[in-house]
Amino acid sequence: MDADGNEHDQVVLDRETAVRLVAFNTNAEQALDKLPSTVQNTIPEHHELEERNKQRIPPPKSGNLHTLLEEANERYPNHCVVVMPSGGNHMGGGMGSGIMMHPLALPHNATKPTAATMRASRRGDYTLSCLTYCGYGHPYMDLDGALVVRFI
Ligand SMILES: [Cu+2]
Repeated sequence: MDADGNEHDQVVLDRETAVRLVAFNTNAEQALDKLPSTVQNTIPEHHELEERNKQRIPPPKSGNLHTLLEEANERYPNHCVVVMPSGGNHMGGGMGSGIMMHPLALPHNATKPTAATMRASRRGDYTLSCLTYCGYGHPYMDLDGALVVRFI
């Protein structure tokens, strides 16, 4: 989502552009309150988020997706976002492998959004991914190729 609240599947940047990434846990009410109103107004409602989860996450072999996600949310309410080259290994990536910024912790009780500025120094496709195990939906918490850095 950009600062005007428009949602994008992919953002293409020119190399060496500085980007400010602002991240938040959708359960961190106080953090949400501090976002610009353009962004606040376009954050999907709870039922819309559930609908998205249903589209992204394959149906569980046993149990009900809704219940599994609710339980996951209670047990593992925190997330952490990282930007890494697409195709990279979630766990083995490490800091030396082209991660564009240090991971941003997204606790459920954060009082403000978390922000970092990164500079796109290498061209390529990047994935936004959750680094903190957050239960059932965790393996699906990534946006492959959400950032593309092009060389001009
Ligand atoms: Cu996660």
